[in-house]
Amino acid sequence: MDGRAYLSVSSGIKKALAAGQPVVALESTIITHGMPYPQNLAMAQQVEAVVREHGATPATIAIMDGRFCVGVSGEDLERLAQEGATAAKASRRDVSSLLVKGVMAGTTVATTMQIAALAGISVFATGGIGGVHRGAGETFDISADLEELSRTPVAVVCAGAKSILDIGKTLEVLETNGVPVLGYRTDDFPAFWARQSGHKVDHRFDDVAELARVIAMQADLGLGGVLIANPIPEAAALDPVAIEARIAEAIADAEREGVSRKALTPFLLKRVFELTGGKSLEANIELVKNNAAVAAQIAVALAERASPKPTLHRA
Ligand code: PSU
Ligand code: MN
Repeated sequence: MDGRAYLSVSSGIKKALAAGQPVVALESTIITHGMPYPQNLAMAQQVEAVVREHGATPATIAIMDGRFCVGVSGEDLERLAQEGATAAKASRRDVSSLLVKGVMAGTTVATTMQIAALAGISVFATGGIGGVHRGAGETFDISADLEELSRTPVAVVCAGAKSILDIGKTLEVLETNGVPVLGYRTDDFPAFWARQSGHKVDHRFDDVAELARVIAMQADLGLGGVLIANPIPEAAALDPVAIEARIAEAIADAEREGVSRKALTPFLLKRVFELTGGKSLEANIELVKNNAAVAAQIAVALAERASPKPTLHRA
């Protein structure tokens, strides 16, 4: 037996995968712990719609009723969104315990990658990845997302990392782990709400078909995951100086209140939301939709590579 015994894949996704059609995985910690209700539900539905508009099948992934649920459907999505942060947050180390307990859990980037790979899905869209927290020299707080990227062959499309993290150190750990950081139409690694972080990506690609080739190459060579950095659309980006000040405030609040470990990322997201009067959330939703669109295009390009359209020969 292997992990596939615990998969519950929706019939639509099963069919798409069997036919070699493009599928895009979507995470659920962003729903349970990343945004308030009901905006989280609206976001999850809109992101699925964006994937469909671009010709792929969305697969929202969560842990529910002791199963890896691939394709969380209407009612369950609603349950997950309402449950919010009272649901568990499933990272790699939590998975077995949560399956045994049979509780509902949002899956982080790390766990969503793991489940996507089990289901045979190779492209995944999220907002921002977890990374090295500021002060990690003392706390050792480094997201399991970074290690997962090094070992699990899934391409993750994100808008970079939030500067609630130490972006330079995050990129160093990715380098150590051998994770390719590819910029989609950018030389600069984006900083989630802002289009630039001042740190460079490893390689830039302007064409989704080329990104698909790199992902296929990485799989052929057995080299693990790929991180694709896709900046927030210009019109939705926030002022980097203003947001930086809010982040500093949020981090100071977390320190004062003694928030750490798995509670830290959700705390900081919520505090920045409050401090920006909700503006951070609007931007967050726009960048996730933008990532879903690019991920769907990459999934389409990958599916075309796997089964090229027959060429028409002229007589
Ligand atoms: N970054 C965001 N929004 C999020 C997360 C990260 O901008 O919702 C979530 C993702 O699910 C990510 C997780 O995998 O937080 C990282 O948590 P931690 O730092 O505890 O590993
Ligand atoms: Mn952490």
